[in-house]
Amino acid sequence: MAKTNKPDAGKSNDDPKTKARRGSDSKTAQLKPGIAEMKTKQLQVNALAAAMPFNATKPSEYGFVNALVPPQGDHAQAASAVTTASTLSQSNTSAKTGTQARSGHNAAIDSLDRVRVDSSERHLTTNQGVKISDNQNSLKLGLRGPALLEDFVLREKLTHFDHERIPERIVHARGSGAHGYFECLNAITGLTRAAPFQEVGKVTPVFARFSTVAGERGSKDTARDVRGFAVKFYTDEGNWDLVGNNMPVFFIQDAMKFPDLVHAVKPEPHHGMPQAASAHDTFWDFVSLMPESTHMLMWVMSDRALPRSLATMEGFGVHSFRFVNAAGASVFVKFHWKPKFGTVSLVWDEAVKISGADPDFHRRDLWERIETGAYPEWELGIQVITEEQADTLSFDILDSTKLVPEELIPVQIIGRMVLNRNPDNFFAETEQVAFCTAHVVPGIDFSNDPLLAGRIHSYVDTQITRLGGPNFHEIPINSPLAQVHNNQRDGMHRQATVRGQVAYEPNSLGGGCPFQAGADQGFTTVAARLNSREEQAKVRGKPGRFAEHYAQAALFYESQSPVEQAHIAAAFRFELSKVTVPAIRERMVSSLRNASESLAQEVADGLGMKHLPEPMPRALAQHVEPEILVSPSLSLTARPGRTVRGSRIALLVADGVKALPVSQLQQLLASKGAMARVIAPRVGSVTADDGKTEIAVDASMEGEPGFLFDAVVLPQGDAAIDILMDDPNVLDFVKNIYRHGKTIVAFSGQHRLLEQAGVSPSLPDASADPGIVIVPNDPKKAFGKIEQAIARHTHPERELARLS
Ligand code: HDE
Repeated sequence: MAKTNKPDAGKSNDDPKTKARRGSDSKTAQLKPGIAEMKTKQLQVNALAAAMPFNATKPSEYGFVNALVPPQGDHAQAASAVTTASTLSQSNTSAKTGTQARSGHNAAIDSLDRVRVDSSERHLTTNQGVKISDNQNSLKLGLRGPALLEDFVLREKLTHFDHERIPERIVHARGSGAHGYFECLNAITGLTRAAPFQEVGKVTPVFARFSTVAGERGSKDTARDVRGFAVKFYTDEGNWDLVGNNMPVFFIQDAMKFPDLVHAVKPEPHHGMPQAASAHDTFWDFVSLMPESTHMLMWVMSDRALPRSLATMEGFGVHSFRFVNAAGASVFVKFHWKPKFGTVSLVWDEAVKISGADPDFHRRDLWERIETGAYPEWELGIQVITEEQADTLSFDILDSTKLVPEELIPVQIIGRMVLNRNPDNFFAETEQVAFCTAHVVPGIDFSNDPLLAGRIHSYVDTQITRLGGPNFHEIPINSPLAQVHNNQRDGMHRQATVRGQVAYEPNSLGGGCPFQAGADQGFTTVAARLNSREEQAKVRGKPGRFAEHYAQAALFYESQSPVEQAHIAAAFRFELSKVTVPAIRERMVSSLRNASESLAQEVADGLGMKHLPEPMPRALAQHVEPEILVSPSLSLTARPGRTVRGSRIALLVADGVKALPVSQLQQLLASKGAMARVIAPRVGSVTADDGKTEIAVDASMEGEPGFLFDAVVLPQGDAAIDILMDDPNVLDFVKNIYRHGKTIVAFSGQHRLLEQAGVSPSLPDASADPGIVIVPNDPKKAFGKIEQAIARHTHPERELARLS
């Protein structure tokens, strides 16, 4: 009976050599039910218990020094697998029971292969596996008689159907997800012992889910809203969930206010309106009374709230977290996801129109990018901040309404995430995935951000209702790849069938297993220092540095391009124009004066206010000098992307179109990872100008209007152009693409449609519009020019000219 409470003894359970030794254990194979065998088992159990004559680690539970470095749990190795087995009859195997347990292995978790179902060449069955002879008719007494209660096939089918829905998430209900991987590009062992960052090239599987916040599960994708950006890392040391947003700050500073914020933004309780929108009284009533939300309001009113694609948004961990290295040393860290495809957004008019034509715009885009191999990709960056640095900043890094400007503390890239596989089943994976800020692994720890503290509680709590009990971690998409062994038992929908007599610790009857991992291998919390008596008192309140509410709102606004600033002003104007109570509008404008006089003035003008209200009294009277006044990285223009990969381009056609340029462009664009769609007045096909060639049409202009595309190519062929000139859908198609700043490609001498739609090829100052590309009739010769224009995504010069 080997006693194995040496520091590394825990590793033996996962050691394949040990498994092999145990698996071929002759004693295990020989033990069967029987009186003598029972006696042998009892002797083995006694020997195992005797190997732990006392609780050897008890003294280490006491004192400060021990609290910092918990030891590995005391444990002993059993003589055979039977010593700790639930039953001797485990030797009677069957197709259902399978063979005996693999030592130290939790078979309830594994890759998703264990639950993937493919029904090709299979009969229809009930949930009990009984083949169904007739799936068309319920059981009746005679053909015209009453249906019978004994029809278990019908009753099983209806009962299951009746319970197909689960409660939607209270926030972030509308979401889309995908599988992929994280690759370490820069090992940061000096900063953290977290498994994904230990060696260059290390790959960790991930599942990411992106979401809107306010709307219900069936709401539109292109609502003005924050986007959730949640990533589950299935690391070697357990699951780590980085549950962030596409904006680096938040509305509130303390978890206590979260239910208030959510109640304010959700549809108003008396009439259930509006859906997926913040443009209503209760939201603006609340935020105008919460000046700490001003910085976040700038983000939400900016084009960041209208991403073109989930693949073209940044992601942020928002809170300050901690990295902890193997020696236990810790620094603060902020996480950033930087999109390889650049930060590209829609404009408001476009977002509104898209929501009518394709409420699934982002979900479809994510799906199509992955299906076509234009895999969404982000770099993971970190800002590392020491305690000492944090103390010198003009703001508190525990305050989630503040960001750390990249110009102050640069972002270092440590890895990349690629999403390369769509889920097999939306419900099983994207809906049932349970993210949780409390899911951290050794090497990552929390800061004292009071918003984060509430989240650590809230996410587990919500899954218990949403996923029907405490065993949601066993749902395949949620189960870790790392082994799970503990003494938690039972509860709704339990799958793991844990063998043996023992469900407590300390124990000697299970050889002490599963035993505590100790500080070397287990998760330990950083013993963060508290400086003063003040910090050690139990209080409800906020630190003084949380009281400055406007400096970073101003920083964000001042860092935007003129077009972005105009969009922010327009968004405030629109949202506040939907507020029916003038006093709330005034209150909001008075608050905005503290962030930007010019913005406040513009919003006030837009709302028809005759006079600017007085600036709102500030919570903090004295001026705080910010480190910087402009941060170029906060503008969307800082990461333009410059690729056509993943773009959707409409090739307009009608009968009589020249076929060659269409097929050439389809090929050229596909070779660059862009999706060309042939769009005509109706679906089916059109006949080319040779009278013979049939060109397949992907969609009609009603089905896929212009604002669903990143660019349009007008056709060659007079007959086709004549047909399109008379179609109002075509003119709207072209006008919208133009209005939203996108690229229009036309062939020389063939651009009558442009004039018909009222589109000028030059800007008001007579300079060329970079988004109107007139090319020679052979698109191959000018493809570089076409690609370059589309890769810019939008051409702000057009709007800038309108502004000036
Ligand atoms: Fe969440 N949040 N949240 N949140 N949150 C949820 O968890 C909560 C906050 C975020 O794709 C819920 O499983 C509290 C900040 C994302 O499944 C819930 C507080 C940030 C997702 C919850 C916050 C987020 C959620 C709803 C304030 C950005 C979707 C269903 C203390 C850093 C994850 C669920 C997914 C979801 C609570 C604030 C991001 C109720 C109490 C700040 C991306 O538990």
